[in-house]
Formats: sequence, structure tokens, C-alpha cells
Amino acid sequence: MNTATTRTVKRSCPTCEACCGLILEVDDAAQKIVSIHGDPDDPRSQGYVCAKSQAFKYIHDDPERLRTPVRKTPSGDWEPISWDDAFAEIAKQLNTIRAESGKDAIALYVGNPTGHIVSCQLYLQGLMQSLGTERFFSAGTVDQHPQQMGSFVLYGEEWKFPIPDTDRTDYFIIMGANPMVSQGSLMSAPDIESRLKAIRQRGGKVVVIDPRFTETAEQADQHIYIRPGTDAYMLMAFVNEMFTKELITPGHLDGLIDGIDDLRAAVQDYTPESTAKLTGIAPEVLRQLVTEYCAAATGAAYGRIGLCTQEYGTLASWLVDVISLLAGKLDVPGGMMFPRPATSAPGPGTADTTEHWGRWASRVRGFPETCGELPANLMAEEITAPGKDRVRALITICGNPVLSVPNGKEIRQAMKTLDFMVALDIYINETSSQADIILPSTTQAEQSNYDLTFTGTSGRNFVNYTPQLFEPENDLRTMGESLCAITAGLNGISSEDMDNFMFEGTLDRVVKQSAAIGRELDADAIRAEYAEQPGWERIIDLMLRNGPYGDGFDSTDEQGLSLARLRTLGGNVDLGPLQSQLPEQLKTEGQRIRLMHPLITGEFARLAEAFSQNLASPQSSSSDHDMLLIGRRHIRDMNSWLHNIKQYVRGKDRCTMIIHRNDAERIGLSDGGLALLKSTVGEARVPVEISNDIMPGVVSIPHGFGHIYSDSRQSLANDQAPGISCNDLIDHEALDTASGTSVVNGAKVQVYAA
Ligand SMILES: Nc1nc2c(c(=O)[nH]1)N[C@H]1C(S)=C(S)[C@@H](COP(=O)(O)OP(=O)(O)OC[C@H]3O[C@@H](n4cnc5c(=O)[nH]c(N)nc54)[C@H](O)[C@@H]3O)O[C@H]1N2
Ligand SMILES: Nc1nc2c(c(=O)[nH]1)N[C@H]1C(S)=C(S)[C@@H](COP(=O)(O)OP(=O)(O)OC[C@H]3O[C@@H](n4cnc5c(=O)[nH]c(N)nc54)[C@H](O)[C@@H]3O)O[C@H]1N2
Ligand code: SF4
Ligand SMILES: [Mo]
Repeated sequence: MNTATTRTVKRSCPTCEACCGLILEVDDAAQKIVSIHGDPDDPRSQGYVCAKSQAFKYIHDDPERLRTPVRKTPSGDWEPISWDDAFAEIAKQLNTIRAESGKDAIALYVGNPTGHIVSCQLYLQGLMQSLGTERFFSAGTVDQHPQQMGSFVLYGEEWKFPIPDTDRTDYFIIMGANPMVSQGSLMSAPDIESRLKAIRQRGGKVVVIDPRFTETAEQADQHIYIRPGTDAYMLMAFVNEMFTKELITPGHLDGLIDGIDDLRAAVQDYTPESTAKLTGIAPEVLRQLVTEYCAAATGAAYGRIGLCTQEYGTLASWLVDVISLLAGKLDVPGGMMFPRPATSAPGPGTADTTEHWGRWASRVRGFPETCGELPANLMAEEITAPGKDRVRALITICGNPVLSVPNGKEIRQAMKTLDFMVALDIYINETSSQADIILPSTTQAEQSNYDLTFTGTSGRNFVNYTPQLFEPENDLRTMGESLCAITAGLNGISSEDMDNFMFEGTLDRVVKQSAAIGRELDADAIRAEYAEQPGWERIIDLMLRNGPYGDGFDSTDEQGLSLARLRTLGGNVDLGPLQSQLPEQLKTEGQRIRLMHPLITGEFARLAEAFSQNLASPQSSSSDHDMLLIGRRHIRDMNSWLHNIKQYVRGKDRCTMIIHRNDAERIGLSDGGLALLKSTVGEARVPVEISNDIMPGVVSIPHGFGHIYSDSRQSLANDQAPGISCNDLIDHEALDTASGTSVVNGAKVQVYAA
């Protein structure tokens, strides 16, 4: 109910990639969000919300959230410090370490919520440039990094992902994703259930390929079990079948693809028959899938976490795109399409001919960088192994690698040996507890925001600007302000100068992008317009006005986008269905699509070797206890960080091990009893959940649990949802070679009765 003391505000939900539209009732006097509901007028979500729509309110209200910077005392306690003291201390420590041990002695780990905070994304660029460190880690290498590598290879741009056009497709193949729970990733599509139903209602088909009969499988016409980690084999056979049946029809991209004959040769040995034993998929099932998909008028083949975070994640992800490409289902309505964010460059793509891999390597084992990152799995050894360039300082930004990364307990131990660590986090948790200084940030209610990342992953083009609701409590700083201040400290300049420097960098880029389409901009005039307006909003405004839907800095253009216009329109604007944009937007050399990139041919060789070994000795004698571990998500979790909220942790224990009935009987496990899991790196006891809906030989445990450390200050998480960290069972040595991504799906474990 809207009373005199409350007002109604619209914003987008900042908690997952769907970016649903919300209507809030806000009590300004009490600085409280009174209620949150779905916005029926939001063109994308149309009133839909999930249980986590309330998350940012609960976070805002959580008494255990940090509200001031804190410093660790010699006794291991925490004391509040002022922002000025915190920034001064951080500058002193980082500058000393850099002077003594070099730039690469400072490492960075960037976590997932960064993508939901625009100021964080923008000012992180400045910090990374200033640090110039080769020790850059992120949650990406436990996530989408294989897709980045695939996009870099095929389209010349690592953050350009093809997204399923769910609203216009007739045939939707979902591999290694469970959008009914995750709400879609690299597929911002609110209310996926309705979208899946609509596909079926218009006579289309939904197929799910997953080792578990998931919540998404329940919504599908067909579910195909696949043995974890074998999607690359299945997809090689898929392509082989396309060649055999002469189903290669690239449509409007015909003539732009190099290496089709080499690809035909590479897939030659992988047939539906030869791969069936490995994948567990019968040849006729795969053949039918290929036939139906290729015959469908439109089709979207989509893979996510389960496909990325496996032994051949890059190859599997690349193959998903290649199938679309060869079938003429890439960049066409109803297929896999590219969004055109309002902040992107106004003109066509310009070739980027630099290689984005192998420019440097990890210090200890020489693992090559991929798109500027080193595998998060290797963080511990980069910190602990003695020698030149050893990491001495770590900055974590919205990340909890102790729970999110394989063998996180080793990372935690390594953190204890650092000379200095600063965590930018709103909680004292498993990771930030290891820091010397923790800088909290404003909550989503206390800052304005713009959905920068997810306008680039949406199945429909849109823009969304979210206003600030309340003045920050306690002089809290935004992520952008903190990152700007840290960067300023590294450069010995003021935050204001650093902020101006960031603005100037964008202005320079915008002027060049405009010049490339024959639009001359007056940089001085533009600069004058933004005088006295510090912060991220002017940076986004530059990008919006310059972008494909922008006013081009022409104030007489009343239709073109700018932040001011967006505000008058209520923040949220639908920019229509996705449009074809290849080859114009390709950033590859000569705007051609090169299939046989060395990164991929290397993976062909690696797969071929494993394949021939497997054909030679199909059943390596495995014990009755050998199982493959996969992950899962739950609707009320968000990785590791919503477990201190009572509304999200109540109910049944979710950190359980799902196992097939036959396996449970053989091993002697009972439903609700405990299982003992062992691997090369650890062991743990986990409650058992017996099911018929998982492939025999496979067990599933969610990640993000393991709130077992007494130095955290998340009492609810520790008391009510401790669970175990499945990542403490996962070997960090196992990596998808082409991208350095963790193999968290298909990890080898042994399961016993506890
Ligand atoms: N086994 C296994 N492991 C996985 C996965 C899996 O499927 N299986 N999934 C992987 C994936 S996809 C991801 S993305 C990663 C996630 O890996 P991370 O990003 O490292 O972990 P999160 O749990 O998302 O931690 C987010 C952190 O940000 C903090 N935070 C939240 N909001 C804010 C804010 O507004 N400001 C600040 N300063 N801090 C904030 C939280 O307190 C928390 O510490 O986990 C990966 N790990
Ligand atoms: N509620 C909730 N929503 C979330 C998150 C969350 O933690 N909770 N996290 C967010 C984040 S950071 C991300 S990246 C997205 C992830 O979004 P999704 O990719 O949709 O996430 P998952 O639910 O982990 O789905 C992975 C699926 O892969 C399957 N799988 C495992 N191994 C294999 C394999 O080898 N092959 C195949 N084909 N399938 C396999 C698993 O059984 C599982 O069903 O979700 C986001 N949304
Ligand atoms: S689906 Fe995601 S964006 Fe939508 S309400 Fe739930 S958490 Fe928020
Ligand atoms: Mo993720």
C-alpha cells in the first residue's frame, strides 16, 4: 500500500542475469524498502520475479553486513577505520610491495557480483591498467572463460556471446545448463518457464542434454543423459553426422568461413557409434537430434556451466557455436543471435589482430594466459612457491575464491602467507577474513546502476538505468569510488584526477569511434557539458550517446538515447528483438570466421589422444566407488553469498549429494544418511539424497557451501547452512587446457558409506 510516507520506484533486479523489472515501495524516512514486486510493464520480465527478487533488500537490512572499512588488529580482531586511513594504508602497502617485488607481485581476483555493479566494472579497468599485473584471476575461469575463448577465436571479440533467441526458435537444445533454476546465464531471459512453454505451444521442441534429469528437463520434450565431461565427443560426432548427411548450410555466412574441410577431417573418427560408449548416448538418439535440429526452420543450440567447466570445455563450447554456424542457425532470428548493447560502438567492427593468449604465463608451471587471465585454480601456487615475482599482495573484488575455486582451502592457506591483502566485500567471510583491510561498499539500494553486462547477454535488446534509493549509510563508498581511490593511490594522484582520467579515456575512445563512422565530435564541447559531474554516470552517458541508439551528441535529437532521456523514460527501454549483425560486427582479420585456430587444433589433438586411448582400453577398471562429481544450483542460492539471509537458508538442507538409487544400494548408502567422499585433494561427509533422476555413476553436490570457518562473521550461514565446499574435493590440477578453466563438472571422486 502506498501511504503518504512511501513512494514507488522502478528498478531492475541486481541479483542475477535475468535483470527482471521490479516495483519497489520505499520509505525514505526510515531508509527502508517496504516491498518489492514484479513490474508487469517491464517488456522483458512482464511481472515475473523469483524468490531472490528480495535479496538486495535483505542484504541491505542484514545487521552483519559491513558498514565501515575494517582493519585486522595484531590479535586477529577487526577494528573500524576511516576511509581515508584505509585508502592511505592500501596505497602505502601496494606501492611498497610493487617497488620491492615488481608489478606482478600484486595479484587480483575478481568475482561474480562485479558484473552487477556498473561502477565496479568501469573503474576496475583503470585499476587493472595501473597495476599492469600478469597475475589476474577471476571467477571467469570457473565459469564462462571457455565461451570467451570460443568467441575470441570465431568472432575476434571475447565478450561477444551468441544468445539463444528463445522467443522465435522452433528447436532449443540446452546443454549443461539449468535455466529453470539459474534463471539463465549468457541468456538473460526472465521467466524461462513461460518461454520454454511457448516454444512447445507453437509446435517447437526443447531438448535438454544433462547427466541429471533437471528442473529444466522437466519442461522439455526430450531429455538425454550424457556422461559428465564427454560433450566434446558428442558434439564432434554431431558435426561428423552433419557432414555425412550433407547438412552443412551456413546460409548468409556461407563463403565467410575458413577451414571447413579441415574440420571435416578433424571430426572424421568421431561417429555416433564410436562415441556412444563414452558419452552414454545411443547412436540413433544422436542421429535423430542432428536430423531434427538441422531440419528445424529455426534452432538454438546453447551450452553453459556444465559444458564450460569440464575437461574439454573450450572445445565443447566452440563446437556449439560451430554447429549453429554450419547449420545456418547463427545470427539469424530464432537461432543464436548477438545482442547490440546501447553502449557498444556505433560503427562496424574493426579487426583486432592481437592474439589474446600466450602473451605471458603463470610463474610456477608456465600455464599460458588466456584473454588476460591465469587460471584461478593456480592462485595458491602463484602465492606460495618461492622465487622471483612471487605474489605478495592480493586484492579481491566481490569474490569468494575460498569457496568458489577448486581446492579453495589451499587458497585460504596461501592467503595467510601474503604480505598484504585487501578485500572489497560487504561481508567478513571465508575469503575476506584473510585480508588485512576490508572495504565494504554501498548496497544496491544506495547506488544508481546500469545493466552494462547483461544488455550484452540478453535475448532482447534493452537498456536499464536504476536510480539510487537512499543516501549511503555511514558514508559508505560505491565500488567505483573505492576502486578509483585505490588506483589514484597507486598513481600518487587524487581520486578526482583519477576519475577525470577515466572519463578522458572514454571520451577519447568515443571520439575515435565516431570519427570511424564519419561523425566529427567536439571533445572540448563535450567535456564542458560534463564539468562538475564526477563518477560513472558521465562515462556511461558518453557511451550511450555515442552508441547505436544514441543521440550522437546532438541535443536536438529527441529520439536518441542519453542517460537524461533514459531517466525521463523511467529508466527501462525495450530496444526490440535481436537483429542479424554479421559479418559487419566481426572483429576478425578480413572479417572472416577462422575455424582452425591453433587454440582449437591443439584441443583436437588433445581430444584425439584421449579418444584413441579410450578406444584401445574402453573400460579402465574402475572400482565400485568411483563416481563423477557434478554441480547444481538451487533457486534460493546465489553462489556462496546469500546464506546469511534467514529467508534463503530456512528449510531442508540443500547441500546434499544426489546419487542414483542403484549406486546407493551398491555402496550401501541410505537416503538422509551420510556418505564419505574422497578425492585426490580432500574428503568430506555429505548427507545423501537418493534419486532416480541422475545418471548412474554420477553424484551431484551444489557449490557455494562450506561455511565452516570460525573467523567469518556470517553467523547464520555458519550456524544454519554450513554444508561442505564441493570445491575442497575438486582437484585444481584438472584444467581445460585451452582456457585454464576448472574442471568442476566431471571431477573424479570415490563414494563410501560414512
Ligand atoms: N564447484 C563449482 N564451483 C563453482 C561453480 C560451480 O558451478 N561449481 N560456479 C562458478 C561460478 S559460475 C561462479 S560465477 C563463481 C562465483 O565465484 P565468486 O564470485 O568468487 O563467489 P561468490 O560466491 O559469487 O562471491 C561473491 C562475493 O561478493 C560479495 N558481494 C556481494 N555483493 C557485493 C557488493 O555489492 N559489493 C561487494 N563489495 N561485495 C559484494 C559477497 O559477499 C561474496 O563474498 O563460482 C564458481 N564456482
Ligand atoms: N539460483 C541461482 N541462480 C544462479 C546462480 C546460483 O548460484 N543460484 N549462479 C549464477 C551464475 S554465477 C551462473 S554462471 C549461472 C549458471 O547457470 P547454469 O549454467 O544454468 O547453471 P547450473 O544450474 O549449474 O547448470 C549446469 C548444468 O550442467 C549439468 N552438467 C554437469 N556436468 C555436465 C556435463 O558434463 N555435460 C552436460 N551436458 N551437462 C552437465 C548439471 O547437471 C547442471 O544441470 O547461474 C546463475 N544463476
Ligand atoms: S530471476 Fe534473477 S533478476 Fe529475476 S527476480 Fe530472480 S534473482 Fe532477480
Ligand atoms: Mo557464474
